[in-house]
Amino acid sequence: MERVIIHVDMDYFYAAIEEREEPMLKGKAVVVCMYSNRGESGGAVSTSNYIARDAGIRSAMPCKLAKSKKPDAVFLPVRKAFYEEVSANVMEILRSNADSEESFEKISIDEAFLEITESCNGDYDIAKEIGLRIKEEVKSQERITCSVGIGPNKLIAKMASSFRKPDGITVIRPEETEDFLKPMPVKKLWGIGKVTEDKLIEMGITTVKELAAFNVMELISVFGKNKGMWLKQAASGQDDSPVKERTASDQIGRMASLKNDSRNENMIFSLLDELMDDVVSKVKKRKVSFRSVTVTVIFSNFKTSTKSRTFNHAVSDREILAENAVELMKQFLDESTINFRRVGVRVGNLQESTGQKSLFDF
Ligand code: TTP
Ligand code: CA
Repeated sequence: MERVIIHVDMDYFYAAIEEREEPMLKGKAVVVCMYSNRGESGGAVSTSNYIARDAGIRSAMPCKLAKSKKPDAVFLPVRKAFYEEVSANVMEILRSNADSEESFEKISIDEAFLEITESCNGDYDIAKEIGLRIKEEVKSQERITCSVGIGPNKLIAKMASSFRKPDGITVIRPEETEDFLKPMPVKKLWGIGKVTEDKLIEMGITTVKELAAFNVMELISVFGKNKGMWLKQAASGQDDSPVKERTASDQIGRMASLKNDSRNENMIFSLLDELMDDVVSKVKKRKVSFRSVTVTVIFSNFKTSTKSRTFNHAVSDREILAENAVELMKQFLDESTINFRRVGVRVGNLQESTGQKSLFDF
């Protein structure tokens, strides 16, 4: 079956969070600034909302210049740790919509890929419903908007998400990829930077269509084998790269649906048990220990909620995982009245299991 990939990109992320936190900012230009240690006179723009962008303000621009462009804009200092927390919540929502924990790839603080091939059974109408559901979940739970792109690979999904922004959704079916890509200028192709763009323009290539038609041997002679072949493939809308958890080194988890939406404790705890077996066998295989346990519940109304525990010491025992995961799950059951749809468990803050490793060292 052909793959179906979703890319999600949060809209004007840092500024959107600031807007959400302070209703008085509504309707105003908001600029989030990374001040240098020289104080408010230095510093560059991290991001700004769309009202500020209309006045010509851009990321990386000196804050001073931004101020001259829009004197009545509200300038706020970056609160990175806080944005990281919001990001973690968003990522949890996104992860829960992927085929499995492994079919999820966070690529920055506000962007991720999800493979949904199985969930939509290869059907793009269902894929779009999943995309709309993700937007709705992010909006209702985190009160910020995102843009979604859906396509047969990461390249197309990524480019589709920036096609309609903010708060957009763009679905590109396999048979539509050519028409979607061809009119674009080469710099829009994900992965092409300024240097490559300049070289291509020098060679008389300005659109993706021209790049796709260009002789691959000539591309290789200019850019080398890997890059030359990549350019040719990308321009034709081909990309085989898998959706893969990049922070796999720091988390191991599993999530699954209950047979039907339910609050039946036997059903919930026996599924949790199976998931923990998988997690523990992966922990053993990778010879790691963990310092945190997280339990996730997705309710029948699609709300996602997580509970975590962090220990002082890294452990690798199933008993400790089970004890904590079961307790966190019981808290969920105590606090809620809604049926559970999906449950997940994961361990984090992974460390190499020195105990096990030393055995091999001798
Ligand atoms: P982006 O996704 O590039 O931008 P954005 O989310 O602000 O806006 P858009 O609606 O166009 O997606 O970056 C995500 C966050 O990363 C952004 O909110 C702030 C931060 N960032 C910087 O700190 N410096 C930068 O130069 C850029 C580009 C982003
Ligand atoms: Ca963004």
